[in-house]
Amino acid sequence: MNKKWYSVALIAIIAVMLVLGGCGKSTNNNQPNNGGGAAGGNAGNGGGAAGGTQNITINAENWKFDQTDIKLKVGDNVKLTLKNKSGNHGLEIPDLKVNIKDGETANFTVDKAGTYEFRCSIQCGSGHEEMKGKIIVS
Ligand SMILES: [Cu+2]
Repeated sequence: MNKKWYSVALIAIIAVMLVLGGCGKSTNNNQPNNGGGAAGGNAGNGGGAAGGTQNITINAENWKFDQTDIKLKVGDNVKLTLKNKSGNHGLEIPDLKVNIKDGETANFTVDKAGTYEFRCSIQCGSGHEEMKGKIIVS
């Protein structure tokens, strides 16, 4: 009798390990960050500390954003676009009152230093809670 239970438990454990192992393999996000770079270039007209324009595209898939650490300068004007590669995701930055869906672009200016968290705004499945990132304005 007991032996049967052991084998059932073993099979269950192996199944769990397979599932976990499968998930862990999806760490191939070596995409280059195309944010950053030449901010605040051509504001040379008389002393204003105006920021540059930042065009940022965040790609979403099940279940992550391809950029989770975005650095900006105070005063930057941001054009932020969301593209879904797989699944149905939204992007929300509560502190900046931004909430966009697939294919939409938000236009906003970051005028205060700080860290602004963003996250998926659509309940998209089991990895939904993992879909987070932050924008650091300094
Ligand atoms: Cu989600």
